[in-house]
Amino acid sequence: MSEFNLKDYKISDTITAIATAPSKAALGVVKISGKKSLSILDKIFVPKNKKDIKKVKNFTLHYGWIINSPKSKVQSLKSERIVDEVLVSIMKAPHSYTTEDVVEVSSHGGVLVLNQIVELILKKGARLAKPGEFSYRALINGRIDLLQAEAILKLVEAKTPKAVLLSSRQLKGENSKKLKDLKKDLKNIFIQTEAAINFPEEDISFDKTNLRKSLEKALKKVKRLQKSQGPADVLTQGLRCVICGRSNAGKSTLFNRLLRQERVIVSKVPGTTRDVIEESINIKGIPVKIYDTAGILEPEDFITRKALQKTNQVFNQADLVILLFDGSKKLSKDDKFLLDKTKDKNTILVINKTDLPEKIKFGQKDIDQHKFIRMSALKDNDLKRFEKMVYKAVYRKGIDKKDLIFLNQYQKKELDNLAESLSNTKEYLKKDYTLDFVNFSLKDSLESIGKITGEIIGEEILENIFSNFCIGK
Ligand SMILES: Nc1nc2c(ncn2[C@@H]2O[C@H](COP(=O)(O)OP(=O)(O)OP(=O)(O)O)[C@@H](O)[C@H]2O)c(=O)[nH]1
Ligand SMILES: [Mg+2]
Repeated sequence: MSEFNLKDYKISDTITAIATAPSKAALGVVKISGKKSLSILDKIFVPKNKKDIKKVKNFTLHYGWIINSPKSKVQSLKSERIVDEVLVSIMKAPHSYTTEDVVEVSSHGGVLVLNQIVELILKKGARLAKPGEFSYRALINGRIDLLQAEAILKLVEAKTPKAVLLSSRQLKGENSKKLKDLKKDLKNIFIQTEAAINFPEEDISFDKTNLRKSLEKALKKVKRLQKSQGPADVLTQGLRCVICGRSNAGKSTLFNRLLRQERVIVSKVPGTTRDVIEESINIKGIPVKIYDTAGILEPEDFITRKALQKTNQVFNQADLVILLFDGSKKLSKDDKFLLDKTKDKNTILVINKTDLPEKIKFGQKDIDQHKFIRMSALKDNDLKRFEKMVYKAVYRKGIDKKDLIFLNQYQKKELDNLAESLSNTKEYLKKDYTLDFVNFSLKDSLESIGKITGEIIGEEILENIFSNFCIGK
């Protein structure tokens, strides 16, 4: 994250940046956006067909060379003047991502080559783009709204195909439309209240039942969006899933199996794992952060005490707990303690070591309360059944819903404000308050929607979103 300062994002400047990852690669792209894009390109680019690059048609591709000496002096294309052989794409205003003149130079992907091209562009009058500045311009120039800007972030960060699908839907504008429709409905009601307040002599009749119904509908929609925040976070940040259980239950064995590699040490000595180990996996399209923990519940030294502390920490933040039991042993004191500790958590109980004779017995209460699965982490050939159960445990939280919406923390806060002002309006109508109250709270609702979509933009929101972008986006 970098410091955001609105003053650094001057919209009249022509900006440039490397858009691709700065590493050795087959190709790299340098972008330029702004009024001077084409004239700058003209000074450093020699097209093979000798056309005037400033006058070419929109959306055309040009083959040629980036050169590092003043073009007027170039008689023939001498190799020492050539920086790279490139393809240049031209996107003229307003038909570009930023709605300004945009040039993209595709060169070979060496870090030095790309830096040299950027240096040349800077020398000819552009400045280096700030993080997210291309997207910032797209937003300011009305090409995208704040929901779409957030979707770009989520798309770039997506860890699973599902997150890609949902963020590209939001980028397409599906969620923007939902909020626009909502705004339209509320605005209708708002206008009616305005008319009734401003022209009392007209005696504008007001169908309160209908109004209440519309509000009810709007509130329902908002609540659905609020509910989708949990699953949306899971999809973007990953489900935090912690494996707990007494020593030797087979936690590390299961952890390794889920990762499909020998990541941690497994042994028959109790207390093998003495730390919390985190890895990322993908279960049926859900990114899962999985934690192996220490099974020691009564620490004896600094290390085990620290391990228990860390286990408690990840346990408290977990979205899902996998509580593992050694099925070949009787229920122990530690098992009972952990059962009690997980009673308010989203938990899957795993009776492990089913390849051995089963000795464990649970009370009816535990059986009623939790989901069980019997398995052998060591011997089972496929873990599909287990993974399905993990998926289902999250599925209940609505992860499979098609109308998830990705918001940043400020938009989330505004969504909560929106829900609150809508229920206030409902309440005012129900209690027959004067129309001024209804009118005021509707105004609040409309303002919240404007802040979510970016129609009303505060510096705080801009800071929150654009400091998370990378340079060149
Ligand atoms: N027979 C059998 N043995 C298993 C199974 N799962 C794990 N084990 C064995 O149980 C022992 C303990 O396994 P670990 O995975 O190290 O157990 P843990 O829960 O991580 O133990 P700590 O790290 O000490 O808390 C090892 O010898 C494993 O091979 C199973 O399904 N069947
Ligand atoms: Mg272990």
